[in-house]
Amino acid sequence: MKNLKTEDREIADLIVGEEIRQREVLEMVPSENYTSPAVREAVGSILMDKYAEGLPGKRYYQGNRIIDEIENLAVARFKKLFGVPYINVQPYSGSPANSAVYFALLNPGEKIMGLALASGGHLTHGHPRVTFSGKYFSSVQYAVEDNGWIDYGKLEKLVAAEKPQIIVCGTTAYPRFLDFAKFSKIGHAVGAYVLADISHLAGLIIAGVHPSPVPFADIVMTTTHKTLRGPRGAVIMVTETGLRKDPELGEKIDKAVFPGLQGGPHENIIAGIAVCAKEASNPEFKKYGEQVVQNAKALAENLLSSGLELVSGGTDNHLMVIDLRKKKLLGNVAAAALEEAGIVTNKNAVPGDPLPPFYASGIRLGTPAITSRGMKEGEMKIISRWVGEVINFLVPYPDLAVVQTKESRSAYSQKALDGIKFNRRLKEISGEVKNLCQKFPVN
Ligand code: DSN
Repeated sequence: MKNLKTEDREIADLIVGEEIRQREVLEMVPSENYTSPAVREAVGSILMDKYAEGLPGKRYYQGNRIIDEIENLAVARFKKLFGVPYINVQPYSGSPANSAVYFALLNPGEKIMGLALASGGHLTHGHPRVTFSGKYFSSVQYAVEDNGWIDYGKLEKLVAAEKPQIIVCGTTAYPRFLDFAKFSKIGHAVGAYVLADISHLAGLIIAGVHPSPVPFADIVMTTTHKTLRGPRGAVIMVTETGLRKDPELGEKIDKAVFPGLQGGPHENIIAGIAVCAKEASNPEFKKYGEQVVQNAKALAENLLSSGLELVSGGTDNHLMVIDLRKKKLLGNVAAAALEEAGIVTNKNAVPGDPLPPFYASGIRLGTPAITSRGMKEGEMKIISRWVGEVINFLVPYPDLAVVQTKESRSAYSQKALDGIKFNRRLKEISGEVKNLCQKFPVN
């Protein structure tokens, strides 16, 4: 960064600081990963200087001959990777991509059905009141059962009663396989469009360790920066099923992305997405995906053996959610204590959570990033011991009533957070974490 160091020392130093942080901790937020230097070079390139509103061959600015080649490569590589006939690679990220799908297919007030946030859904899947998807459309949400699993029989009844125009099968914190065939059968029975949001699962699907929605859903959306290991962005794919339902579905999506919701696409990101698609088509990527799941299963088993409870009892994919309710712990405090120990996760709601999302009763953690560093089952055993030790070290709240009202929850949480700052044992663990991380360099 020699130019940045000269031009803006403050930002250069902060970037170096963040690079060191990323190297020295266990990044276990399941939606995060490490991009390759090749992806970063494409994203940081001069492509960011070009405006290219429109699509390849039909732009609103001159000078896009090379940009068109780049975007066409991204399109061709993704079509091949997922086996889809139609794709738009321009969405800035997952939320704009989902918004574009709704904008393409629904009028304001029409009905979306998605998995509730506390059940592992996403804000853009129709979360009521505060989100675009819940305010401008009518939203009915489905939920997981108390045991953390989706009950497809109940879902079928709800869909039959509510008749949504779109059903979203997609998750951010659901540790079990999604049955896309069932989702599609249920949705198509009432004439709904089926949108599979595979943002978390895309890399696992490419690696063949999670079933693909492509034979079943009408539209498949994925972000590109999670298990796929690309830059922050998203793509919207239309399947053969979708095109049979509506041959103009692809063009409707294109128009919703631009000019409907976005201006100029970020062609530097699109180049990074093309590089990521090339990397994901290498045989090593299959091994990576397999190891992500093997690591998650090993981690889950070890956490269960250390007496922790997991939502749904384990995992089929790359993530798991520790349920802290019986331990009487706040998710925000547990996440902060884990960070003090060098283990970066996020607080997360559990099904039926009595606490609001800012506090939450769960910890979500996953293996995509640590697997990219080369860690395997042996390391999962060590990590689970640290996680168990940190969580068991925390002092439980005396009674749920104490954390259920706003003022006493905030006071209790602050006291608990003060208690973990500069704790000697947590610092010691963070040193042990650093030693482990040094053996698995980030590329
Ligand atoms: N924010 C992402 C996640 O962490 O799962 C979803 O978009």
